[in-house]
Amino acid sequence: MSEVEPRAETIDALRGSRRVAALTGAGISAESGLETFRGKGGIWEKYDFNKLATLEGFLEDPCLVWSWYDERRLGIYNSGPNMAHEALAELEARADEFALITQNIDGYHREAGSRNVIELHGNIWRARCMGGCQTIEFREVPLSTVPPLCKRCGELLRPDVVWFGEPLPTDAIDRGLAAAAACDLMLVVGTSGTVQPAASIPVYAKRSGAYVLEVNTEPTPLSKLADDSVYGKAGDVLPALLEMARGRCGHDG
Ligand code: BJW
Repeated sequence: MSEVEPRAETIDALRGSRRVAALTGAGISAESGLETFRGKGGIWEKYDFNKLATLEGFLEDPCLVWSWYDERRLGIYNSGPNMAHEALAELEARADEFALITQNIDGYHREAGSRNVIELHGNIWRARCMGGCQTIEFREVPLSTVPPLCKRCGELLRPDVVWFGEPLPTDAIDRGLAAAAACDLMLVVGTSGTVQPAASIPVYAKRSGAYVLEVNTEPTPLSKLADDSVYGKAGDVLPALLEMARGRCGHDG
């Protein structure tokens, strides 16, 4: 484990902040064994995102896209949340208000005990009918047929996730931005900060006066904005930071 050396203001912010928000990305699930998207060995180094993460790619080859998501679902099913997810759930329990804003679709934050979870890019366990019937189905692994069809109307189902060029769910982005505007402390954990509009959420928080704390294994475009960046694995850094601030986050004394 690398040594965690936050600024003194970071510990003060963890102790004194009543309204906390966190924005998380693929890096927080890396220690659960899930792949990140960018960087060395990332998903987009191996696969073409145009084929797997756009509506056009899906319509061209739904079997390919469903097979890729099914493979990922199996990986998610066979693993689980790690100490970083647990630390954020603990932080929620200690804060007066807490919003967990995630770009991840794995569902691990809820599994770890986080309650106010805002999923910006959807959820891998849901499938949505592409016909007119609006049906949402919950699918287990492995899929019995690829591609799966809607039980109600027989049309093609798609993963209920947000692909490039698609708008984020209005409710999720509205709640995420509201939480960012209202928080005293925003943690930005395991995201490259390159995908919009999610990457703008910490900017809103900063503009509204929040202390922004980044946790990542390496600098990102958001590091310039952050009041402090603690570099290391989230599963090491977050529990260590909570230990340093133990017992007083959101409640003085
Ligand atoms: C660790 C660690 C450890 C590793 N501990 N840290 C040009 C300019 C600006 C914007 C655009 C543009 N061209 C297109 C756009 C818009 C586009 C965009 O932002 N593109 C950029 C890439 C250029 N955005 C969109 O298209 C979005 N929609 C939109 O804008 O709609 C507008 C609209 C309005 C109205 C009508 C129509 C449209 C949608 C974005 C959807 C993103 N979808 C994906 C895939 C789907 C979900 C899935 O299958 O999982 O979401 S792409 C992928 O990137 C995934 C992620 O959620 C997302 C963000 O990635 P994340 O989480 O940051 O992961 P990584 O891999 O990038 O970073 C991991 C980090 O962890 C790294 O920093 C590591 O160092 C770190 N790390 N181990 C701590 N142990």
